[in-house]
Amino acid sequence: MIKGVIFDLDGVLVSTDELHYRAWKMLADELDIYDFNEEDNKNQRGVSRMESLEVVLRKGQKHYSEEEKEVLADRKNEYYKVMLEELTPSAVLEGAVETLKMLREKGILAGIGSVSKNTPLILEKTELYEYIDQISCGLDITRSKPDPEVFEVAARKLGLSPKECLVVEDSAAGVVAAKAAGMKSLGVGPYYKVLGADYQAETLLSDINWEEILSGN
Ligand code: B16
Ligand code: MG
Repeated sequence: MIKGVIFDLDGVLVSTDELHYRAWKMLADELDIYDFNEEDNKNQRGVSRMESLEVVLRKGQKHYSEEEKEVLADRKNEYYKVMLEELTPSAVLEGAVETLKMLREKGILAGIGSVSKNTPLILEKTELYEYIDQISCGLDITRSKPDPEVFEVAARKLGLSPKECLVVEDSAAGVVAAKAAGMKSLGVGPYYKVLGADYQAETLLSDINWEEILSGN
């Protein structure tokens, strides 16, 4: 029996993935890495900021020290944060608010399981805070997806066992993390068919059999 749903943020509740891409593209151009593209951006979904930086740097020739990489990641985050300042509730993905309201009506808890350190700012700008019971994000963890830590912390904060939690994810790394945490998953987003999740839906507006999913069968 599922008592809590843990939502990934970027790509599940909010469409910030495009902003991440634009900010990384700005950095890549400055580093003279001109062939960083949307295909590469797929591999940045759900992984940490430093791992996302590696995806960009792999396309170039230059070697950077760890200190230099920290500076580059900070620079990208500054570009991204400027974009986040413009974020409004219109960035909330279709079906997200309806799903959160439906779950609350059923007495199901809602948590966030995101590796993004910008989670509080994103929830504030999109006005999603009021629907969320507990947040586990990049500020709470030391290991990012596919490590299960972010979902384990979310379950602990919700006061639930892994078996009582369902994870909603748009990334393969996130689905692997959910499995490693002992939680079932619902895969959504453009790659929902290939994520390997227990349940699949193109978006949260799709015809989802919540009765079956929440029964845990
Ligand atoms: P930040 P999620 C992830 O969020 C993004 O999918 C990923 O592209 C990003 O690198 C990561 O957050 C870190 O974000 O730089 O804001 O800390 O999908 O786990 O909600
Ligand atoms: Mg995501």
